[in-house]
Amino acid sequence: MKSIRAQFPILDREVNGKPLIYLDNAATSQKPKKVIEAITNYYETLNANVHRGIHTLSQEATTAMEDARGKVQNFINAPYAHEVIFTYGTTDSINLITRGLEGILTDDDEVLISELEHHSNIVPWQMLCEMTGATLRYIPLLDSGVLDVERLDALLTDKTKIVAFNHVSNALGVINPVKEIVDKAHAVGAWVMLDGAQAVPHMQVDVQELNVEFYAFSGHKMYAPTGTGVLYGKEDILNQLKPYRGGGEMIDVVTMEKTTYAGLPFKFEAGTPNICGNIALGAAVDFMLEIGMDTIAQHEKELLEYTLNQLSEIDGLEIYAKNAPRSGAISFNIQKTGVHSSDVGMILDRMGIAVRTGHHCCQPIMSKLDIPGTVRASFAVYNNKKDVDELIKGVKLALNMLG
Ligand code: 7TS
Repeated sequence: MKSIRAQFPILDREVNGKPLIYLDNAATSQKPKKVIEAITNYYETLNANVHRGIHTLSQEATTAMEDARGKVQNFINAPYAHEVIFTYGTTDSINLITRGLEGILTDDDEVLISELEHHSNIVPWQMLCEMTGATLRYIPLLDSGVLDVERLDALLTDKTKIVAFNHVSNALGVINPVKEIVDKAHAVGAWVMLDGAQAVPHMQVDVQELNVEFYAFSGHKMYAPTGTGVLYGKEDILNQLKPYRGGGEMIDVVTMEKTTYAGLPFKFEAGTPNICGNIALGAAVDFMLEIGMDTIAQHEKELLEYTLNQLSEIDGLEIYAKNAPRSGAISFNIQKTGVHSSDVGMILDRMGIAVRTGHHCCQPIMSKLDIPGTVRASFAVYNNKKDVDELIKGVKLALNMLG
């Protein structure tokens, strides 16, 4: 993995006089040279608005952005490029769906999400239900950190219109039993939306195999710039949703009285998109495919196992969802009462180690586990065992100081 690390300039810097150990990848990943160069190249040679110019530069920018859409289509195995909508991140993708459903859901309908969600997969559904009168239900979270799928048969009825949950939990790193939930949801005629923010950076995602109606993710967690994201949707379902942002480029004909909308994907891409970001997202896809998703998954699996084994040997730590299927992240706490995750985070930061602490935008999970927050170490392809060894040293130091 040495040559991979060399592609990330930021990994050469020091933090608090120590080499940076970056273990906050679930918040955002660092960017490889390939992505940084795509950004520079865009502004040095290609910058123009897309889909609206007859001039050469505009056409070249349009081609580059649409090429990137094709790369994403191929990356997630979407049947059509127009099913790949460029958004500004997972939050934006989910809001696109919930706002689009405003005219479809009624007060007789139900929405099913889970207790293991990021706020961005809770709040928009609460807003939709408030707006439409639909009822919001939750798949419960067990103390073991996994969803109580045995409750599904009781929760899913012919009133359930959509089931939305994450592929991988950002707070606990748990991989959810997608197939089981999708099959049961489809059996009652419900649509399924998967929040793939924490899955896409770590594993091969095939939306046809998953057979979900929607798949949402962020570019910045998969080596692309912030302000990029994707919503994949099945064509016939996307066609039923109303666009939630109106403006230029999403129209067919505008008269003073009314507007007819453009077809997919442009109907949902009002205004000037993040052209540079979307092109750089294509470069991030290239970066990941050059390494290979299987290689990325295998490397991270070994690192997670190594970390879990090392942490398990330390007395006085609570590791959450310890035995669950896992990807990307490990959450833990020093067990002693009164020690907050942020105390540990500050000690680690003095050692140049970046982790996230707190509730990870998942307050319902924390309230279920009856804790204010956790320390979370989250991984990317450039992390190595040396990073883990430093983390373990830091955790032991924190235990000595606080435990
Ligand atoms: N869904 C999941 C599962 C996430 O992990 C995040 C961000 C989002 C949605 C929202 O993504 P955004 O790109 O629109 O902000 N998660 C985190 C995290 O765990 N730490 O910082 C951001």
